[in-house]
Amino acid sequence: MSGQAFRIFDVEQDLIKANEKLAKEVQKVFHEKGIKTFDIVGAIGAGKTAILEALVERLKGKYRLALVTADVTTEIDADRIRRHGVECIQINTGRECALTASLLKNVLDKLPLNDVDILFVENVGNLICPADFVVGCDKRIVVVSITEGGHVIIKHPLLFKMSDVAVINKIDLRSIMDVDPEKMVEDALTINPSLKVVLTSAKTGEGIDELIKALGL
Ligand SMILES: Nc1nc2c(ncn2[C@@H]2O[C@H](COP(=O)(O)OP(=O)(O)O)[C@@H](O)[C@H]2O)c(=O)[nH]1
Ligand SMILES: [Mg+2]
Repeated sequence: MSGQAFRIFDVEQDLIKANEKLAKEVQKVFHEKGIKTFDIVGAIGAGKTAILEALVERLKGKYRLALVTADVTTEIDADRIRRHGVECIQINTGRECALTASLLKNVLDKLPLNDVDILFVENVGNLICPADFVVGCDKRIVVVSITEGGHVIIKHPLLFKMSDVAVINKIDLRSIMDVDPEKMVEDALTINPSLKVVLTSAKTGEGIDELIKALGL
């Protein structure tokens, strides 16, 4: 490796470490308030917001919920969540392809932390950038859909190693996709044997109750 490549690697490692330190501070705030927290990662269009909408509908009668949604530039996801009568803060990251603990820390004072049991944080749609950047949540949920192709999991091992629950979404489209969802489950468990893997359709509601169980809720 050239000297310059070394320096870029060192800077990246420093950023990851600094972010981890801040993530611990953010997590401490959540723990002090007794809030369970989940970070949802996955590509744009995998169905992260649709899964969250399905979860919110089922959970809002039982828990006090709050959400943070992130994307580069719009408020679309937050508006979708707010339609379910649940508090949602939108973060726009501009040029950044992942949330950081610092960005989440910046909106903590906008959340009703004393009146929340569960916080879901939808990360920016990306399967690579968020892998190294934890944000201070207890558990990470990775969402992929069968429309991303059967190799989407084995092509992104780091994100699956860094997650607690994997959701394989859009199984209602199983018959028109040349993809075997069971093989995707196998791939996920080969990468990370302690993952909980759930097949879902946010459209039909299939698998959503199983996902709630996998989240321990
Ligand atoms: N057929 C089908 N479409 C879905 C499902 N989940 C999400 N979608 C659609 O996929 C698109 C992207 O979903 P969205 O929730 O915005 O994905 P995100 O970018 O990961 O948050 C939308 O048009 C959804 O209606 C599903 O389980 N089945
Ligand atoms: Mg979304």
